[in-house]
Order: sequence, then structure tokens, then C-alpha cells
Amino acid sequence: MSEQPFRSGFVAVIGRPNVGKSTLVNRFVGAKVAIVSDKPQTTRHRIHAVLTRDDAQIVFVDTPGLHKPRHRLGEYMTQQARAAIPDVDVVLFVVDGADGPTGRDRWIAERLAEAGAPVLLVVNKVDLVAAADGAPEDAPDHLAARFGDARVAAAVAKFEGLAAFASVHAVSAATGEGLEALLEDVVARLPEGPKYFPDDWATDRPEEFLIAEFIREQVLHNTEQEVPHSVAVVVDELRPRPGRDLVDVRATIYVERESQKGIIIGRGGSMLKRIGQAARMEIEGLLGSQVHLELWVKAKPGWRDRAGSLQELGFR
Ligand SMILES: Nc1nc2c(ncn2[C@@H]2O[C@H](COP(=O)(O)OP(=O)(O)OP(=O)(O)O)[C@@H](O)[C@H]2O)c(=O)[nH]1
Ligand SMILES: [Mg+2]
Repeated sequence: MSEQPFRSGFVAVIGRPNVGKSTLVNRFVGAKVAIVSDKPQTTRHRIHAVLTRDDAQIVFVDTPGLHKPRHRLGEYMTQQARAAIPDVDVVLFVVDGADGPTGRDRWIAERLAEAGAPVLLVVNKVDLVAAADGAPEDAPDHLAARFGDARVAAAVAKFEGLAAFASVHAVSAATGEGLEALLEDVVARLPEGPKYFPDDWATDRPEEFLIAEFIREQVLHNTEQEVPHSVAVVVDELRPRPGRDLVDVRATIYVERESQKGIIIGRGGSMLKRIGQAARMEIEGLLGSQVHLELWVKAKPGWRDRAGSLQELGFR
């Protein structure tokens, strides 16, 4: 009996903002490696998320959504995403099955045509597609035969022609539907190779990064319009208390304008309290200990367009 080879490699997860890339990556690795929100442009950095199995190690590279940058931060984000495309073994092009294809989807599909690696079309949010009202549109026979649900087949049909994809999948990162088949397709395309990361690693990012992101996620969930996009979070201190199951975390929430400080703090500090409580629960889950979280709010005027400020806030 011949032994199965161990496969390993890098899988870039690419798409426009808000299509569900980070949700998908978290689901695959079974941990919260990347924060998620219903606001576009949630992810700002490239994040490696590692899934280790007996027969394979898959390193998913979550990326910021590709969009048209309006400031230096946006340029950094799209550069992070584009730089992930060369040198990977597989590209997952994630689209929102319930919305599109948009001009941005077409633009990305064209760019991906030049990727050296096979590009898999991942039509996400099929739970929303299947639940839609109205009569489904017609889909080509090969898709109608493969996808039991006529609405899902019609959604896939809209995207299938954007490029010459190596394969096509309809999934829901929210419910898990279609993810097993997608994962097996990905693993089969990886070369034989070593383990790049230890077995118990979920991400290459340090605890400070995840903690800052968990705090920013709560800001995203609790604020609207320009405020969520104007926020950056830096962990200033992470210190276990000697002899106790307690970690002190001090972090600063940066905003772009003095007026935004009031929004984050809220009446009588109520908003900051809500953000802090929710973030603390997540951080306690991550660290596996009790956490004392101290949050500060500071204005750093126009930081999204200033090279120096971006550097200070970790966008290097
Ligand atoms: N119904 C449904 N919602 C989903 C699914 N996948 C993601 N979402 C939601 O879509 C929104 C965006 O998800 P994210 O994972 O943050 O999307 P993203 O592509 O990483 O977004 P950016 O980081 O901004 O590029 C969130 O509200 C998710 O809960 C899905 O399969 N079904
Ligand atoms: Mg994301």
C-alpha cells in the first residue's frame, strides 16, 4: 500500500469588499483569525490562516477587498491584496451570489486571468440566494444538473463567464454548505510539500494584532457611516498579572477627527463601555484567561492619508 503524500501550500482569498472572504477563512480554520462585519473594507491587512490536517497543511491568505482606493490606507489595502496573488498555489475568487456581478467583480476577474495559479470561482452566500423570492432565472443545463437549486444554478451562471475558471463552487460561508467539496478541490491542487507552520498554529499574526482587531470589530458593529472606517486600534500594553489568571490589556482607539471621539465614547461613556465589554469577552476567549481591558480614545487628524501616521499605526 502506498502512503498518501503530504500536501501543503498557499491559497489566496481574493474578491471585492464584503463578499465573505474573512468569514470563509475563519470557517475553514475553525478559529476567529480575521474580523468580520457588514461594512465593506473590514479587512486591512493580509492575514495567514492555517489549517493543518493529517494529509495536508493549507495556508489561506485572507486579503482586503479589492476596491478603488480614495486615500493612502486604501492604497495600502489594495496593494496587500494584489501582492498576495503571485506565488500562491491556488486562488479563490470569492463573489457574492446574491449581488452582482459588479464592474469590480469583472475588473478583478480580468486581473486574476494573469495569475500563475489555478483560479477557483467561489460563489458565496448561497443561503441568501436559495431563500430569495420570485421565480428563478433559467440556467444552462450543465449548471442546472449540478446544483439542485435552480436559483443557485442561475446565480452561478452569472459569474461563470467572467474568466476561464479551473472550477466553480457554490457555498455558504455562513452555513458551511459546499465548503467540504471546495476544500477537497483545493487540497487536490496543492503540491507535495512540508509543514510551513506548527500543528497548533491558526495564524501568523501575534496576539496583539488579534486583540486590536477584536476591539476594532466592536467599533465596526456599533458605529455607522464614516466612523468605522476612520478607526484604528493599537494595543499599548499586554501584561499578565503575576500569580493570577488575569491579563491587563491597554489599547488606544484612534479616530480621524476630534468630533469622532465623542461618538466612540458615547453619552456618559456608554458606547466605549459597550465596545469594551464585547471586546473583552472575545479577548478572554483568545487568551484563555480573565482580562482587564482599558481603552483610550485619541484623535490623529487625517491619519488615513498620512504616511507617517499609517506607519505608526502598523500599516507598513
Ligand atoms: N447570509 C450570508 N452572509 C454572509 C456569508 N458570508 C459572509 N456573510 C456576511 O457578509 C458580511 C461580510 O463578511 P466578511 O467576511 O467581513 O467579508 P469580506 O469579504 O472579508 O469583507 P472585506 O474584509 O471588507 O473585504 C458579514 O456581515 C458576514 O456575516 C454567507 O455565506 N451568507
Ligand atoms: Mg475581510
